[in-house]
Amino acid sequence: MNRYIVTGGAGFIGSALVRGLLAQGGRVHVIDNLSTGNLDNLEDIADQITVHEFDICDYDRIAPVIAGAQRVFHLAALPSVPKSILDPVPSHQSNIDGTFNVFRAAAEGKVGRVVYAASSSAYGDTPALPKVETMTPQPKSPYALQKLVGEYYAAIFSECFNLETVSLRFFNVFGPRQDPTSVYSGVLSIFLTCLIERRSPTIFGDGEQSRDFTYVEDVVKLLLKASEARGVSGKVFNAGNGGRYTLNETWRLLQKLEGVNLPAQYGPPRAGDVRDSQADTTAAVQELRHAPQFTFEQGLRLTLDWYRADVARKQGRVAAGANLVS
Ligand code: UD2
Repeated sequence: MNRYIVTGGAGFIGSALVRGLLAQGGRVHVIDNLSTGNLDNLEDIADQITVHEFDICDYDRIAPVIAGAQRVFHLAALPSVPKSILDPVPSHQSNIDGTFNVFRAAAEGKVGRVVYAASSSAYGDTPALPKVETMTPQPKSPYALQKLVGEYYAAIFSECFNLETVSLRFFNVFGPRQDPTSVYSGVLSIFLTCLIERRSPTIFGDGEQSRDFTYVEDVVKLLLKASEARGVSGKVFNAGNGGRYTLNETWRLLQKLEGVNLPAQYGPPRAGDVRDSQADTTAAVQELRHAPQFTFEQGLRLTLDWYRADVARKQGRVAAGANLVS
């Protein structure tokens, strides 16, 4: 039976991928230090997988788990542009040193292929839209640079160490299980939670910055395709939807979906923030046979439903606890 490794498998994208891998059959091992991931994301499938609570910076612990796997999906990272500016050391360690460890362990352990989660932040403010993989990257933050170094390592491991690798530049992925509780959380997880709780969000800057918000299930499908496509080792592909929405448009759309009027508040722009982001999906469509299935609005509705159900689940647990006490 195929053995798959998902680093960062307790995160919201990783846990969706784990479900995708289980659906196609195979043994799944998660490597996650739970710094941003959460075992709750794997609760309903815990008996079908093996979780290794290891840090990717700990080579000696991760190498034996990775050795001999058919595929490694390397999603573990310390995300967030602003966090990497405020506190660059941990993100450097995870995103560069940890990533090197994963590639090294995969090469030494004769893994079939590593699919690496790169980031659209690598493009920075290159003026043209949409962003094509052939553009020269212009990282604007430590996080963007770190994720780009991972891509370069992926290409070098393919070139010099006989390891098949593919890099996917994720474009602002959103969906169920994305943690909304940190100031560094993805903006849609924050917007959707605000909407449910009938609070105004804070938009950093004028709100005219735009993003290619990409639904997590489309990213999972692309990860699976990238893990099997032929003739793509060492390459980089955009993992985006191909659309583009400003934050102002997005918040307006969400208010309309819910029939509420909650004007956003505005704060100063964030350092390192990219202005506009939109994926050219041509290469992924042609070489990976990718076909995004979810429109932005469909993804938003599904995610909103999930957050609402999650609130109800949590309230149910609290109520059950209160009953036990009384
Ligand atoms: C970057 C990458 C993304 C992924 C992510 C990981 C780009 C274009 N995208 O996402 O692919 O790698 O990093 O962290 O570089 N914002 C608000 N209010 C809030 C929170 C955020 O206005 O409460 C703004 C934020 O200033 C930014 C936008 O929303 O302009 C998106 O922010 P984000 O943190 O969701 O993601 P971003 O674009 O930094």
